[in-house]
Amino acid sequence: MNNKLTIALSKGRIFKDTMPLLNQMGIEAVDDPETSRKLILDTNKPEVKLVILRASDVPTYVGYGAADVGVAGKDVLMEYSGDSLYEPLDLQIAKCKMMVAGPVNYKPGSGRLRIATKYVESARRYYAEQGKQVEIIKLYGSMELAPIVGLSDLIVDLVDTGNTLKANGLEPMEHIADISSRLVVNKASMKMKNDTIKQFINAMTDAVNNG
Ligand code: PRT
Ligand code: MG
Repeated sequence: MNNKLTIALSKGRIFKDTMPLLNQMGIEAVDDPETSRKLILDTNKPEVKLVILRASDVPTYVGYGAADVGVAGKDVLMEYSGDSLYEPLDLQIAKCKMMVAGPVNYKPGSGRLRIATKYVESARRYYAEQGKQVEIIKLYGSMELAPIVGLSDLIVDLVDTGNTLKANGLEPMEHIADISSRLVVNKASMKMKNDTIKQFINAMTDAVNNG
């Protein structure tokens, strides 16, 4: 039986918050991705490897089966189109909210709203549900800058403490979604390595519930 398992993770908060869960499951990383240049990390278990990716690439690697399972923020999954992933478990980590934000004391003008965001699909769906016609401007980062320099009226971004918004003269205005990280599983892996992956999901469920 093929019991090899490749787990896709991103550096930063997802790695930091996922490792304690994996440790509870008896999986320890041999290298630290923050200091190592390796993109494939060995673990104490010869059959388990970690691949370290950009957060937004995790669904793609798992979707194509280059990794069997992965951890991705709901924000990233909401932007990903494809039906090759299962999302069996909410890991309750890296929590935040997706929100509309804008300048403090913002008053809507008469024209079509301009929304700057990295989360184009989520923003499009949110405003479509409200029947509002908006212009969405795709950015790759530093959304907070857009209203300050007049690129957009509002932004759609992730908010945790709200400090980043506040530091830039912005405030949260509308709640779009609660965000946390999810375990994602390649559908073909689930079939081909059913025992290994079921065990992994069960162990991770226990780790989440007992953590
Ligand atoms: O940074 P990079 O471009 O490489 O990728 P990434 O931003 O997708 O990765 P990373 O590691 O920054 O975030 C990974 C995941 O963490 C995201 O996909 C979210 O699911 C989750 N997460 C949880 C957050 C936050 N909290 C968060 N606060 N991701 C980003 N932020 C940012 C937010 O965009 C804003 O700039 O933190 C800032 C707001 O924080 P506060 O506390 O000032 O409100
Ligand atoms: Mg980031």
